[in-house]
Amino acid sequence: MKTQTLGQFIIEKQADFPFAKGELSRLLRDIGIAAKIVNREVNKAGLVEILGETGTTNIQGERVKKLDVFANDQFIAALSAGGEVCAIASEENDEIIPIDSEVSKSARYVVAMDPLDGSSNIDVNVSVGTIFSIYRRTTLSGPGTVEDFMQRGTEQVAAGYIIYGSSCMLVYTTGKGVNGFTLDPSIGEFCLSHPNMQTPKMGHVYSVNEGNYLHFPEGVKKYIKYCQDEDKATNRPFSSRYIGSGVADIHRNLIVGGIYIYPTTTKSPKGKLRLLYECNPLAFIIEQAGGKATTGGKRIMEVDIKELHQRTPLFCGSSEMVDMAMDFMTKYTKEKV
Ligand code: P6P
Repeated sequence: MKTQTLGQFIIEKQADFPFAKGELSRLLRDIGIAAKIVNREVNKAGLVEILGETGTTNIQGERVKKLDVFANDQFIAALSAGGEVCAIASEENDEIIPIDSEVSKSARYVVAMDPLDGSSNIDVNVSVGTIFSIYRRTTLSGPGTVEDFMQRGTEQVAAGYIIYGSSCMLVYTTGKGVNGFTLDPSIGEFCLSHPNMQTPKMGHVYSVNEGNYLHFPEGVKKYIKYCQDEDKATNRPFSSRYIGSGVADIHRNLIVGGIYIYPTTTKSPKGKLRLLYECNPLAFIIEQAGGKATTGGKRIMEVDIKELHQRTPLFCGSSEMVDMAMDFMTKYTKEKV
């Protein structure tokens, strides 16, 4: 296959967005630039003194690792300089970051991101990722406001993730399918490696932190037992694969098929994952790849967002597996999700 860089691909697809006049293309380019810089640091994290912790905690109450801060800074800098964004929301920042610069005066987009998802895995050399979601601003002018982020996932104009693993991949959608690009370090470019990604309707992998089993809704407990039962006709038992880095688990399941579940637990009664910058962008990608993403009750992208760091349960992946898990939730779980 002829090498096609992310930049070439974006320009080629720009015709899909006559209204965008290149802004969206430039925005995706800016994200690609920051991703390359973060990847370079993630790759040498073991060597350079940026492991360990800053001694601070973020709004999630999670201890912030230096690479979190570095990644957050890189994406904010690249997006601010690019001039297409009037505000950024980040897992690492309690409040939104309004962009009020000369270059961003006519900016029409806002970006929500988790700059380094799964960062607790950094010190043990396990894949981590960045997740991003792009909306058109709803306010008229000036720096963006939190209002610009109070939009359902169905309003996203683009979404994607970068996975810093055995190779660095950028996967994104603009609503016309999902395409994956692998970083070629020899030329410093993301090159199209996974055109038009489609997730299998059925898979044999389930990803859930079974350490929380006792605190799961009854429907999840029953579904896990279903996955573990012996049944040749349906290739059960399925395999349990849980990395603790959602981007890595969901990326694997996207490619080979599977279901990822982070349900409500007694510790996280609304679920753990964040709607704005984790679940909505992942849901957009998964649906564009032919999969499904729900709260266990309703479509993720139709959940109304009321606050920036709102949590939600997440069931996502192969459509037939999500449907099956929903059936168990309907049959056995009383609480509304
Ligand atoms: P637990 C990472 O913090 C994350 O948001 C997801 O990437 C990951 O799947 C999940 O939380 C891990 O959470 O509670 O199983 O350690």
